[in-house]
Amino acid sequence: HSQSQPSIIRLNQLGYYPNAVKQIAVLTDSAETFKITTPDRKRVIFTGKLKDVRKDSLSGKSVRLADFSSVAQPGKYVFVLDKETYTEPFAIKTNVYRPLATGSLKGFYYQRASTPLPAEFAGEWARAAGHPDTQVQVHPSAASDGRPKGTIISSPGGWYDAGDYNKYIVNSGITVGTLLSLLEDFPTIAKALKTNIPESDNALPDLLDETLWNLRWMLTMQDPSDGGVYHKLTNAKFDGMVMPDKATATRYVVQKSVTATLDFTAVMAQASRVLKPYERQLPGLADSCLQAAQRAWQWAGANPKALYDQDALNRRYKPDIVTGAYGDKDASDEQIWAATELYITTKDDTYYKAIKLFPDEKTPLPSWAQVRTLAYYALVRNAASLTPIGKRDLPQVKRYIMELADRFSTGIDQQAYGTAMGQRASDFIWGSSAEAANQGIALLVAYKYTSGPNKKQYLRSALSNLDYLLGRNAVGYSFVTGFGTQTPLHPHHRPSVADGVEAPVPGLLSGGTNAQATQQDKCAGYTSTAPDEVYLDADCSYASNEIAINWNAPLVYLTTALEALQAD
Ligand code: 9MR
Repeated sequence: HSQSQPSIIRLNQLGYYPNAVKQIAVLTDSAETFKITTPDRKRVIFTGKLKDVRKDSLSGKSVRLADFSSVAQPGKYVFVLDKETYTEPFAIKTNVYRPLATGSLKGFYYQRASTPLPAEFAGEWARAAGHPDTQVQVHPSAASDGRPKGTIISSPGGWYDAGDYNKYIVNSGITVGTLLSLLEDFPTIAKALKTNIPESDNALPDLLDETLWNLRWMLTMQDPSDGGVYHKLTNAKFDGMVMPDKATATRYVVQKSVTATLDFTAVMAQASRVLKPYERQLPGLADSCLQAAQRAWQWAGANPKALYDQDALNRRYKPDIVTGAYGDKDASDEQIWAATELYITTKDDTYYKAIKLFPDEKTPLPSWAQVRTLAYYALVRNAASLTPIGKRDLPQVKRYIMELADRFSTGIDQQAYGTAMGQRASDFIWGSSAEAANQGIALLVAYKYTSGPNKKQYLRSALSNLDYLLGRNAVGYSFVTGFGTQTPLHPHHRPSVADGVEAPVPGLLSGGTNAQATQQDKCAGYTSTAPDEVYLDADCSYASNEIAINWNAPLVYLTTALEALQAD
């Protein structure tokens, strides 16, 4: 294992539930057998034969899977191929992903803007406050009658989006929506996650406290004069690789966009529902969220063409804005999500009737740019409280969700690494780790809320994608900082680069393998062009090794949900 040769063994480096399918991949066509031993390699617990060679359809490499599912006795083990080729110890135990669930949620704490992170909560990653965002300029693109350009507004808090220090409403939308959905879908375990944050002693779950850090910021991004929501709060240009408190460029809110406003609508409508039981701790907040959602919805209805097009914006206004665009030419999916969340919360059929819930036969995998399917998830999770008009559509909504889950779970036994992720080259886009995690959510929503013949396979497939994320993949990395034996050490993450601490900030999900990364970030050092092998653990590789809140959120969901379902 500690040889200088890269290992040919690909495994989920954290471990396995006792009753789970346990597979490890080996890049070989010669090896035949394997052993599972005690950590000292002295006692053989299990001897097995590697399965037949499968070709990785993207790299052409030969892969053989080792299956040791029958080893169920909790303990620490090592996978041994031969005298020189074996793994670090891994665990078989219940709650094996609990630290990851907690750690990936804690990742959001480290992303907090406008507040210091004291050592009491942040350990060696303690840092000074960055970006107070109490003096933010209204960019000329965002000027309205109520707030002329140059107006100074206050918009503190929120999470930094990613490795950069800007705050984007579109990406906050799916991120907060995913975390709130976890509270709705798996409340018992979601509420029990303990992350040691400043709010941990209050009466709210840490997951909710963390989410409120960003939700409250989002509320400040709504223009009180008309209900529209600024697309983002940003510098004109990206900062250098410095700590947050050293990044002091002028901050702007830019153009109100229909996509940001509709994502905001959806999240506020959902939050209103999730916050209702906490009325005593958060007086009035649920109502404020609903009002904000309704005003935003009105604005979006009156401004359907207000898409965010950064190039067009820069042709008309100065200064040029060159940070993340989150541009999207189509707001119809955002409209479906917003209307559906409003409908569920208010039970007012008008919202439901305002949209075409099934514009085509596709059920797109959710991403920041494509949120239609979040509406389907919301409907099945709130099935019991729908009015008749929504109830009538439920069978079709379930059919769409099952179709989505089948797309990922079918064929995993032919996939070289035995994972749902990676069956198609198109999985390996910018932020592919989140594709894997979002596939996992689709599978788990289908598992929880539908009753087709493939249910068991959905759960197994979701778990296979966690195996993917934790190392059973073509490049052999666990993509979560600090969780595994081969993890990203140099993420494109300004604090991790600049803080002088050797280990990167933990609990953050690297974007992962991205077929186009070489051309996109032009970082030197990529060694392969196979779609599932283009990954580089270097901080210049922002197209394969950045971290982002919309990638961490589905990781929190996937790990927490699997913890809830581990006995199934
Ligand atoms: O996640 C985004 C990805 O889908 C896009 O292809 C990419 C290029 O536009 O941008 C990604 O988002 C980045 C954002 O624009 C700025 N903050 C960092 C985000 C993650 O790389």
